[in-house]
Amino acid sequence: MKIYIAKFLTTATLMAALHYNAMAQNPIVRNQFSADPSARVFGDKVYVFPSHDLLATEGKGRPGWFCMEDYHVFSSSNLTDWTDHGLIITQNKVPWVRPDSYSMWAPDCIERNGKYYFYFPAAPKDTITYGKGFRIGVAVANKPEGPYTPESTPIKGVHGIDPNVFIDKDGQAYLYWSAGNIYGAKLKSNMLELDSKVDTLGYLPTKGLKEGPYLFERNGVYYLTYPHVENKIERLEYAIGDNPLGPFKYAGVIMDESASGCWTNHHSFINFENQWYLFYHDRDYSPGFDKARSIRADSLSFNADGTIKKVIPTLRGIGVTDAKKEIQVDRYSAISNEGASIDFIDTTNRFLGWKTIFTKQGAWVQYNTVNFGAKPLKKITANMLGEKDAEIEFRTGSTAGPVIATLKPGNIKVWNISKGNLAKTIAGIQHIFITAKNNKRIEIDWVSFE
Ligand code: FUB
Repeated sequence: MKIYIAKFLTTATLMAALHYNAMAQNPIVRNQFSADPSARVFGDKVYVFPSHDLLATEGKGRPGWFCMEDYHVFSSSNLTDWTDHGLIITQNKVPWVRPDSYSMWAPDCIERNGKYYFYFPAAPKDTITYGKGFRIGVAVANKPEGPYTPESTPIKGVHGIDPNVFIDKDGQAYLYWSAGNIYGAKLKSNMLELDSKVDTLGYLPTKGLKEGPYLFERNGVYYLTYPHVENKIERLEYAIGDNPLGPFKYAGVIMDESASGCWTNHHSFINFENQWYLFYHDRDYSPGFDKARSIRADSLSFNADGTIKKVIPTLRGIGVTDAKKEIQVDRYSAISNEGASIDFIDTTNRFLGWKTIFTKQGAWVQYNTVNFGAKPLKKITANMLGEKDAEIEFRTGSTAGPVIATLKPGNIKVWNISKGNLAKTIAGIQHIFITAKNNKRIEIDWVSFE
C-alpha cells in the first residue's frame, strides 16, 4: 500500500518526494491532517483546498490549539483517487503575514477569467497598520494547483476568518467571512478589493458562535450555510434568501454535531456530474485531540421544496471503488450491531489506517459501490490475520445473498495474504457483504478481486 510509505518519512519529506495519491472513502486525505475543506469544480476535476492542522510543539504554535502554517491543494477526477499537489502557500512566504503566527485558518479558492484566487486568513506582522487579530489575504495563480503569488497586503476593510467567495450569474462577486457574526460585501471584478459597505448578515441565530460561511445558489435560492454552536459543539446549519447578501431566513440543520465530539465542523458544497456533495471534517486520525482533523465528503440531496436533506456522515464516503484495488472494508457502508468493529492497524501511526475485526458468527460489514468492470472477475485476495479455524464469507447483493467466496486467514499474528476462487464470476457495480462464519477472531486489512 502506498500509504505505508508515510511510516518511514516525515510529512514534509513525503510531500517533496511524490504527489501522493490517496484512496477514496472517509477521510479523503490519508497522509496528513486536513480541515475546513473548500471543494470546487474546476474544469472536469474536483479540487479541495483544506487547511492543514499540525501538532503544535513548544516554539511552534500554541500547544493544545490550532497550529496551521501552510496549505496544500488536492484534486480528483473521479472522487476516488486524490492527488496532493503539494504546498501552495506558507506563512513565511506571504509579505504581510507574521511568519511565526501559525494562523493560516480556513481558506477558499475561486476561478475568474482563467485566474484562480485563493483567499486565506492569517495574523499580520504589522499590527500598527493592520491591527491585531485576523486579516484576509489573496494569492493568485494561473492554474488551480498553483504556483500562487500572494498579494502584498490583506484585503482592505476585512477583519476576520473563514473567507468564502461566490460569483453570481450576473458576474458580481461577493466575499463572506466570519468574526463572531457572518459578514458579506461585494468584491470588485479584480477580486482583490471590496466594492460595497460590509453587511452583517442578519436573521441568523443570535446565540452561540457562527463561523465558516459557505454560500451557493440553486434554482434562484441563495443558501447561506455555516457551522453554529446551538448546543455544545458546532453543527452545520443553513439559511435561505433571494439575494446573495440576504436577508436570509434560518432553514434548518445540514449535519448534526459530530458523534466523535469534534468541536469544530467546516464545510463546502459542490455539484459534480449532477450530484451534490458536502465536504466537511471530523477527527478520524486523532480520536483524543480535536485540533488535528481530517476532511471527509458525503453525498447530499434536496427535498422537492428546495430544503436540504440532513446528511448522515459515513465512513464509505463518495466515489466508486475499483474491485481490483485494495478495498478498505473498514470504511464500511453498514455494520452489524454486534461482533464486528474497526480499530487502527497501529495506534503509534494512525495514518496506516484501520482494520475490520470480526469476533462473532454472523457479524457482518457491507461495503457499497464496488466496480468489478465489464470483464467478469474470478478471484479474491484479502490481507488478513486471525485465529485457527476462523473463516469469513463474501457475498454480493445482501447478507443473505449467495456466498461468492470463503477465506481463512493464513496466520494468527502477522498480516497474511489469503487467496481464493470466486464461486461465480462477477462484473458491474456491486455492494459486497462480509460475514464471520464462526466465533473465531479474524481481522481484515483489505480485500481485492482479480
Ligand atoms: O481551522 C481553524 C478554524 O477552525 C476555522 O477557521 C474554523 O472555521 C474552524 O474550523
